[in-house]
Amino acid sequence: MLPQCEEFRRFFVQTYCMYQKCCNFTLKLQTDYILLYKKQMKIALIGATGMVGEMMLQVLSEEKMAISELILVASKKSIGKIVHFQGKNYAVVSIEDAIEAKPDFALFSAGAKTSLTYAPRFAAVGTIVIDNSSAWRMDTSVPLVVPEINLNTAQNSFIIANPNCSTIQMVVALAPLHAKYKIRRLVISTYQSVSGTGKAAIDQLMGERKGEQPVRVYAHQIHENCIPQCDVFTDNDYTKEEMKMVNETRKILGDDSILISATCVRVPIRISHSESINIEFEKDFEIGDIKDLLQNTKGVILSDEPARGIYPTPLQAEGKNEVFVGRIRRDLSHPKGLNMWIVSDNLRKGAATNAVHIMKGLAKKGRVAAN
Ligand code: NAP
Ligand code: 2RA
Repeated sequence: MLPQCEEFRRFFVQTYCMYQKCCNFTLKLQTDYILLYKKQMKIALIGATGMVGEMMLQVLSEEKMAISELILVASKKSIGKIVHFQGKNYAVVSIEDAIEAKPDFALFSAGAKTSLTYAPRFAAVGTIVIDNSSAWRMDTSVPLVVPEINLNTAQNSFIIANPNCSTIQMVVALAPLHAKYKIRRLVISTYQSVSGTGKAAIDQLMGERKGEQPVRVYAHQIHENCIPQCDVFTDNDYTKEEMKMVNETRKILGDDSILISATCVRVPIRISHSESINIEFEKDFEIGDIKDLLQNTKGVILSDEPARGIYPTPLQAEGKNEVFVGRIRRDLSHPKGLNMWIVSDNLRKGAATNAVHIMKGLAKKGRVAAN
């Protein structure tokens, strides 16, 4: 081929590729616009006045979800209470009124008892329920969803479970490592913030900080203390929180063979859970490859330059939607062992952000309720 022809061919191919990329980008913008801005959704928040409910409102606003109607529900004592959202006032209504309104989505964060009673009633009127409580997580017919990992499992369900906050942040980082190196065993220690227990626990911490004697949610003072108990104890001497780490991790990663042992500890900080994770893999690995993999994982921010004092802390993670990973190093006691430190905002990725992203993901796939 003449050199000029070859040059022209290259120029033509490059221009055509750029044109294709522009077309794809425009198409994506168009789809996002139609699904998120034109198709307005009717959304109910059950538990709207709680720690997670308030964060749901914040995340809905940040994600610019197009909402045609917002229905806010809390306990009976809060009916009529005014909640501000995007410059408007909304009065809290009863859960019966919310069911009657047949919303497209109902985001639940009002405890397991409320979810067990009312999620099926919303589902029966065609509402897609995304539930933050532990009520449905281990039900085999209910998908347990972290959008980055398994949104596809939620395609046909009317009740979808949001995993436990400490589980979500861990599996976001572990899923790509499991896919490449296969995890055999996990030994987990958590350092969980007080907001994980809800508003009453924050009141306890703040009251104790001021030297008052507030109502105790925990068995002990939390200010200036660490409590090796998150949630109640089960028959095997582990807490419910520790067993959630075991069972939910296996369900989300789709692998019941992973051996898991967890100790969950409540620490006197307001927001963000931290976790020390020891992993034993089946396959050999290089530390550099692990870091590359995490660096390229959606939703993960690698923060790992220990010599410069760079590693994740709860304060840095507060207010962010990502999962922060650092202190990545070989376990000197095991040839296929690895240690890492994972931190995330429990109210965001551990609850509200994950739930809103499930809803957004389903809306994008055209899955808006059948009413
Ligand atoms: P919270 O601050 O105590 O808030 C509880 C919310 O539920 C309040 O809005 C409360 O309304 C409402 N509520 C209570 N009983 C109700 C009922 N019978 N009907 C309707 N609404 C009712 O608790 P939270 O921390 O937000 O947690 C809420 C749920 O999310 C729990 O299931 C929790 O396990 C789960 N979760 C929490 C986190 C976290 O980091 N906090 C993370 C993941 C999952 P009133 O204001 O009227 O009392
Ligand atoms: C906690 N995992 O931090 C809980 C919140 N659902 O206690």
